[in-house]
Amino acid sequence: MKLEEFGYAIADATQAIKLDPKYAKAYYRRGTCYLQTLNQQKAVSDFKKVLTLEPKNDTVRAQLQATQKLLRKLEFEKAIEMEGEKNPIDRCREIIAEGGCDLDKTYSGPKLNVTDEGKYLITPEFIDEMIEWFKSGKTLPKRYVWEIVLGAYEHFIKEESLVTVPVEEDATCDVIGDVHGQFYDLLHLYSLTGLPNQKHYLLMNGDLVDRGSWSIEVILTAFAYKWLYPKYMYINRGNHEAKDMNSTYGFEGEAKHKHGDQSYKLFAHVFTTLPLATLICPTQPPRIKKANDILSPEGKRRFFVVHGGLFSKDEVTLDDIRKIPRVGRQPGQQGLMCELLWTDPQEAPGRGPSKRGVGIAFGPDVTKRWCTLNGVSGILRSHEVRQDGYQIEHDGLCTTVFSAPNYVDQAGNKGAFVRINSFGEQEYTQFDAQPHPPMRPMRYVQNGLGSMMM
Ligand SMILES: [Mn+2]
Repeated sequence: MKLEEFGYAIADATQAIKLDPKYAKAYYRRGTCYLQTLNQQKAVSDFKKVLTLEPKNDTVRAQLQATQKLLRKLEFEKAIEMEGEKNPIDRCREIIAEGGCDLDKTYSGPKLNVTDEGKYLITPEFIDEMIEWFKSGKTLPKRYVWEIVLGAYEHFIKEESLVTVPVEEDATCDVIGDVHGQFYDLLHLYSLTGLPNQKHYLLMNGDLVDRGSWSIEVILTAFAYKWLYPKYMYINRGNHEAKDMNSTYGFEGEAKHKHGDQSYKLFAHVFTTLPLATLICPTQPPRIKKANDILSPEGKRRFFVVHGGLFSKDEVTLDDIRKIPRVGRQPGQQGLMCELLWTDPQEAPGRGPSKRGVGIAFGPDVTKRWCTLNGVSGILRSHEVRQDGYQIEHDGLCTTVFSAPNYVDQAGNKGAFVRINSFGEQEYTQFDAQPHPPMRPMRYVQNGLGSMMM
């Protein structure tokens, strides 16, 4: 469970129950795993079972009630969605136009520039000051939050589901893995990568939010750079840029706490506009060709960057991915979008069940076939903590990169990022966790379920 291998944990608990149907702990463990894999209904039945075996267990009773409350909330939200609530982008613009989200005159923090027509503009100075403002424990006014999210949205909405990023001569692109709301580690990471610019692009490979208790600060900083430098800053969607995850792992609670309900709706919608994958395309042929190099039709290396990984079938092409309709959609539990955001590599050949209980696991032969079919030199993915921050797998064709050091304040892992140059050479940099103010992860998880999931 600590490794987030909930699929395995569920199988173990199920076996334990088979051996001893009165083993309360097994139901409890399986219930918490179901909760974390978003099967709230199944979690409720397991918690109920614990209570029939241990009627006086108040902790489990409280967790049952919290889970039932969460379930009711999710059902309620689904019902509202079906009634066709207004698109949050339009609604926020409407509120702004009506003067319903003006800046408070007493606000003394960093200021965005405004044109004569009342249009907000972002500058590098604003972002620097915003970061200092965040470090002093302060939040931005709602209007600025909306302007930043809408400013980034304008670019995401124009991007395809698979973004192509050419790496010109003398330029580099850094691939950053999961950050998970660890703002102080992100600032340290940016000090190592350097900020995005004409010769240096950043690609954040999903899971910027949830778990860490500075997810708002992380996402606003990343979105502010996207707004300022749309051609140097890229962000892929992760499985945590999704409503069901945000309601379980903290971002929804944090966003509402810091900026209110409508701001959360805006974030949740803009998450659906994030591209699903990025193809990094070095523009110069390899200097030294490796024996097993798989090259593009033009004889260059190119790397497929995605949060989770490959698919339950072989024949998926880059074009198929480019055409996936994503806007307004959640990854769900199956299909191409779900698999891109959720799958993991495995050592054994072929495909296996997901240790998480969502998606599948794909073996080295699957990776090799897919790379060969698509002329892709390798896959860079994130989604799983690695003790060294990165790990090269599948005969060098699949690299995992994870950028949340000492994940959730307890994994003891390093963070890492991968730099790709214009020849398609890769360089890895590791880094350690930084001190942060005394605030525990999962601080904003609603319904009192946070401590159970630590
Ligand atoms: Mn993930």
